[in-house]
Amino acid sequence: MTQMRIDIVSLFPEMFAGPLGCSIIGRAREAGLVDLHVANPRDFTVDKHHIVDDYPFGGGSGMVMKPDPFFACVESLVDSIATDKRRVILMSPVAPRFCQADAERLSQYEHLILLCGHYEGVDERVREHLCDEALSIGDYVLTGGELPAMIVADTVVRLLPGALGAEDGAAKDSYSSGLLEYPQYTRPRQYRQWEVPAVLLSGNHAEIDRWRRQQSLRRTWQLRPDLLDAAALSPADLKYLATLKNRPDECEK
Ligand code: 9D3
Repeated sequence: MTQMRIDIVSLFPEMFAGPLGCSIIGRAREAGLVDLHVANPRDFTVDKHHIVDDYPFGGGSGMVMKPDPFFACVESLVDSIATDKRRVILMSPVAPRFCQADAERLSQYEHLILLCGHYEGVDERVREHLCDEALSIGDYVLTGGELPAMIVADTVVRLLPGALGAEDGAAKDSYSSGLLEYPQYTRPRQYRQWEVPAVLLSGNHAEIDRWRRQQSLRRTWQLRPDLLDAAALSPADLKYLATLKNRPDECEK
């Protein structure tokens, strides 16, 4: 069994206990698939007041995280040997947006180190000389890199072999096919006045597969048309999309 190690570097270690201790991640940790730790750069300060931030050179509002606590913390986590099996990543709003392909790429490393900034930012020498890359999770302003680090850890851990109950669970994810998922229903067949689509009760698996594929195409076209450009589409898919574009309301809902 190949075990991944993940170290998160954060001034607020207590933020991680809930999200990374429950559910699939909690089980993966218990099963020994991932060895996850949170380190506090404040523990690596050597001054009396354990100062981790300072005023920005050049002036301006807000505080900047000092480089030394980050360097000392990360250096405590690694033997000095450089390796292509480890990745040090800065969570930063000034970075490419994290996506499922990044999660798949990162799941191949043996050791991830995720650095969380807080305050207005981190001394640029951390990004330049301590990190291999930086990642944002999207175009909105958070208070720090902690939630982004949890998101990266969550997406990576569930991809590790054995982390999900079903063998092929991860491979069937909507973002792997490039389309959004079709709608799911469970019992009861009628809830209040709302019926489950009849095709799902028909027992005709070819019809069910066709309906689900068309629902995926319809929802992707309506909600995330940007995904269609990169999706692998069959001639039948393209034909269905063409009917949607011409007469969106007349197609099977
Ligand atoms: C004044 C300019 N701000 C940048 C938009 C400064 C700033 C605000 C908030 C710097 C850092 C932060 C804290 N955010 C993160 O550390 C962060 C983040 C985010 O805010 N959005 C999306 N992804 C990420 S990854 C890390």
